[in-house]
This record gives sequence, C-alpha cells and structure tokens, in this order.
Amino acid sequence: MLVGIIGSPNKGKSLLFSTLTSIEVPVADYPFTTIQPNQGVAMLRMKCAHVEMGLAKCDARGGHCKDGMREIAVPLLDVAGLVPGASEGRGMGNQFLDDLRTADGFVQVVDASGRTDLEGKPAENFPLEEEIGFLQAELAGWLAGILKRNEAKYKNRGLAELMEAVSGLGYTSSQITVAAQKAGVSLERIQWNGEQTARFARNLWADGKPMVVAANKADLPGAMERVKRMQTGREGGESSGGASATGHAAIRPCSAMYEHALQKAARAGMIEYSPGVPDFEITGSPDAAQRQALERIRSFMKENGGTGVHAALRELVFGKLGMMVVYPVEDENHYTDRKGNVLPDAILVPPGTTAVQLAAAVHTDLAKSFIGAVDAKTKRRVGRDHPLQNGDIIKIVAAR
Ligand SMILES: Nc1nc2c(ncn2[C@@H]2O[C@H](COP(=O)(O)OP(=O)(O)OP(=O)(O)O)[C@@H](O)[C@H]2O)c(=O)[nH]1
Ligand SMILES: [Mg+2]
Repeated sequence: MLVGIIGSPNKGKSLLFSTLTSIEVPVADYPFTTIQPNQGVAMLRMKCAHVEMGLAKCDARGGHCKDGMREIAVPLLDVAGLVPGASEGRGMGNQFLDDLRTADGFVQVVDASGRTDLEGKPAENFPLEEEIGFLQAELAGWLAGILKRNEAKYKNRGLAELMEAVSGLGYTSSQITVAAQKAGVSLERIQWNGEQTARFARNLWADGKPMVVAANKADLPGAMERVKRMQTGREGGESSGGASATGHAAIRPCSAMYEHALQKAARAGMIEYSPGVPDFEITGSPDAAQRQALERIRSFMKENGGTGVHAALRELVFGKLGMMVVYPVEDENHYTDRKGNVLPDAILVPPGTTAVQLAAAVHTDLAKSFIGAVDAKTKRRVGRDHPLQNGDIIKIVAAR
C-alpha cells in the first residue's frame, strides 16, 4: 500500500506530509523545495477491534492505541512539484513520477487560496479547476509516455501483452478493458496511433487511480469560500468544467499550517491534541497572542470538522480505496499471537481480500503453506477464497 502526495510546486505537499508522518522535512515558500522524494508512514486513527470484543486493552505493535482508537499505518510518498509539461521533461520532469508507479491512490495538494500558480509563483485568484485539470492531464501524459516506451511489447498483440507492458502500475485487466472501450480503441492486434494511445491513457488514468484533492491553505482569507464555490460547481461563475475538471476526485479543505501549529503546541505542553481529532484542550499557559491564535484555529476546526489534513487521507484510504483493517492472530480464542500479545497487528488490505491473500500479506511463506483460516469472531472455519470484512480477526491455519 502506498499513497502519493502530488501537486504543482509550493502548495504545501511537504508540510502536509510532515504533519501526517511526524517527520521534519524542508518546507519553504518557493518552488522545488523538494527534489528527492520524502518517504514516511502516516498514522490514521480508527476504532480498535479490542473495544468491540470487550477486551480491556490491546498490545498494538508499531503504533499506539489510545482511548480505544488505534493508529493504522499508511505509507506515504511526497514528491517534487509537478509543472505543466513535466511528462515531457519540464521542471523535475518525469523521473520522480516513476517513484509513484506503485501508488494505489493520490492526494493532490492544491492552493485553495489561489495565491500561487502552476509554477509555484505568487498569483492572485488562481482557478482551482485549472490546477486540478492540469495535474490529471500531466499524469495521463506520463502514462501515455510509459505506453509509448513499451509499445514494442504489445504492438500487433492483445490484452495479455498490454498488461505485461504496464505491469507494476497495478492496473487490473478489467480496468484496461473498460478504458479501451471508453477510448474506442481495440485490444485485438493493437495498432494505436499517438492520439489513440493518449486517449486510452486518459481514460485509464481517470478511472484507475483514486484521488482526493486536499484544498490546502484553507486558513488564508477567502480560501474556504473558493472551495465551497468549487464544491457546488460555481467557481468563478464559468459555464463549463467545474465538476468535470475535478473528475472523480473529492475535494477536502484543509490547513497543513494549522495542523502543524497544533502539533507543535501539543509538544510544548500548551495543549492536549491528538492529530486528526476535531478539537483540542488548552492545558498549559499560552500568552495572550498564542491564545488568540489557538482560538482562531479552533473556530476553523469547528467549521471544517478539524484541520482537514487527516480527513483528506482518510477519505482516500477508507472512502475512495475502500481499504479494510484486518487483525491476524495466532490464537482465535484469546485474539493473541503466540506470545500472548492481544491483537498485535492491524493491517490495511484492499476490498475483496480473501483469507489466502491475507496470509500472503502477513508472510509469503504463510500463503504457500496455507490450509485454512478461522474467523475468530464467529469461530467458524473458512476457506482460502473467503472474502474478509473490515474489522475481521483472522487466524491463519498453515502446514508446519
Ligand atoms: N497559509 C498556509 N501556508 C501553508 C500551508 N501549508 C503550507 N504552507 C506554506 O506554503 C509554502 C510551501 O510549503 P511546502 O510544504 O514546501 O510546499 P510543497 O508543495 O512541498 O513545495 P515544493 O516541494 O516546492 O513543490 C511554505 O511557505 C509553507 O509554510 C497552509 O496550510 N497554510
Ligand atoms: Mg515539497
């Protein structure tokens, strides 16, 4: 599982990454601050299965469980800003896009305030649709480039060879078939010209990789109103495009700056705050100016249901991607591993994951020696193709 954080330069991608992963990375008010990708793990909180099972606690490994809310790890990648023409090598070019090949979905960070353009330079009222639309086009262009580079593998051939040519991008054969249908191109004895390849890539991109738009810098004056206008499809009063420019992406207003400020205040002991939670409590003694700043953040959070940073990632992971959290255990009666740790692991799996696929996610050897599984909640034995549900606790039975 991997989520890519993408967008044009100077939009707050790295600050957003930093608040999600607690990793300090360079953040600055000019384009191309980030060149080498930043890699980290975000923590999303959700209700832990130990609560549902009536257990006093769990022994979460690699992430905390506090007040019945468990941290679930989501790997993130923050890359260099993408500019128009990147798929033809402009700016930082294509190189880092290749780092995103394996991403399951994307958070596109845009500047909700419209104060920066597609190059990351100062602007006024830069249209949100243009920012969102350009990125879709660039990424489709990048995909078309991959197809063209690998054309020899599928030319005059069919679906199987095309799949092979784009293997590693994580597309299913049905996604490829649908994209070809929508683009009006044949998958038999493939002979596409440049325009047909581009059309196929656009369709594959649009349906294939889920995306959420994080409308960042929503703390700046006028930004929230701009996002709301866009959400209702009336941005700038233009007739065409609002809804279609955003395609299938949901738009979530957020402020990485406010999230960052809260985390800093919490570390300084000024407030009690759990990242992603919609409110905080003043526990220290801020001075008048600090108190005023905190109250400004609080009123933003009240309107937005929080800073919006974690909400954007949550929307992508659990909403768009429909990921499930599953708890593998070795003892189905006590919900523990061999050493007696209660619900030690909580892992993210895609919708439709079967018992044997879970075994493979835990360890490849476990899938090879898979015999069956036990649903620890019902104590029922299930087979290899049994589809798992969100929150399942599963014991894998394997040959020695
Ligand atoms: N007001 C406000 N400023 C923000 C917010 N998030 C980021 N910034 C500022 O925007 C500028 C760019 O932030 P970065 O995180 O470096 O942006 P980036 O998208 O990673 O930029 P590149 O790596 O250059 O592409 C910095 O000056 C940040 O302090 C926000 O939510 N609100
Ligand atoms: Mg950056």
